[in-house]
Amino acid sequence: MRSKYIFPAALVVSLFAIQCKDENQNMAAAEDAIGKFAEKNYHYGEVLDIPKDIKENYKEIKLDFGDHISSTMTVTPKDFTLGVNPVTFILTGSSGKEERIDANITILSKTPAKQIQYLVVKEYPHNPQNFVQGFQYRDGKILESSGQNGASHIEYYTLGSTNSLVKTVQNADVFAEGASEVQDKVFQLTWQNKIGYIYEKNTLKPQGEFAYPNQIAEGWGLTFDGKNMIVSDGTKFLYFLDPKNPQKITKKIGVASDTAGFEKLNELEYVDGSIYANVWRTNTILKISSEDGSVLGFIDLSALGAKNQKGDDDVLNGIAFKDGNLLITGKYWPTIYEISLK
Ligand SMILES: [Ca+2]
Repeated sequence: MRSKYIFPAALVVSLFAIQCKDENQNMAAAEDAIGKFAEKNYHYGEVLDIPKDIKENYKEIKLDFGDHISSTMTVTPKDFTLGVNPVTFILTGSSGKEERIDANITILSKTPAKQIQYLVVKEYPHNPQNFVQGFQYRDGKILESSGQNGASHIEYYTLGSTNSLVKTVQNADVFAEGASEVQDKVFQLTWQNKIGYIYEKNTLKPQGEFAYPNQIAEGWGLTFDGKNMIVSDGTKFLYFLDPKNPQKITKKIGVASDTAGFEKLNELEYVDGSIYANVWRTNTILKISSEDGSVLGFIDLSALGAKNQKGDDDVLNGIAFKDGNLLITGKYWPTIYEISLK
């Protein structure tokens, strides 16, 4: 009697082994195919070019974006942001078994990014002790936030001088980052302290603190568009926050040109619908559409970087808008450059 049951059991086991072998082969082929497929760049409106083998071997294909799952293979702003998008393909085989394969899908802008030429029209002194993290100009004065533990502070000084008009120093455990005037206040970020500071405009008297959303892991750059604060955190994203409720992200854009995605966006300046952002440890300033994150233009400031940069830390960082021109400086740079854009 016993042998009667051995054969069907062995058959089931061997059928299962064959199925597993097939599925493992499919999985290896799918990983390979998705790896090759993910090297391509896409634009909004295009359909993801899912490899034929995958379409044939799996009965269902879905994309897990981390915060939602989609079965649409058309690239839309609902699912994708500009730049690199980490996604997980969920492939369901004929047996119902799910395979998950990670991939990075890059979405580029359709707008050609133009090189913007510039001319240095004036130079001003900059305090070479300042590790500039926030930089803004209004009515002849600079608002500057300076970083590093034990040296972080925020100050106003007259453009042309390096003497502080008013200055507020942070505790030694604070690493200050971007800052901006926001209506009748000044907001300042910190790098990894997960807290921001609020000051009275002009006097820089401390008025309070604010927490920013968990999604913003580090504070980098800050600017204000007249309604929202715009924050960079070292990723490809720019986050829009309501100053009345800075814990809520009202909008988020990824940044890409027609040829590449960008990350490590640092000091920011909002001007007339565009956000100027320098890319950390480069001499490039991007002009970004605040609408959708597409890079409209770029300024190559290598000539200024070469004059001022000696090591890894003293990089270009600091963009302020002054009467149609830009003021540019860097960490520990002795000079502020006023440039006109052509
Ligand atoms: Ca700025």
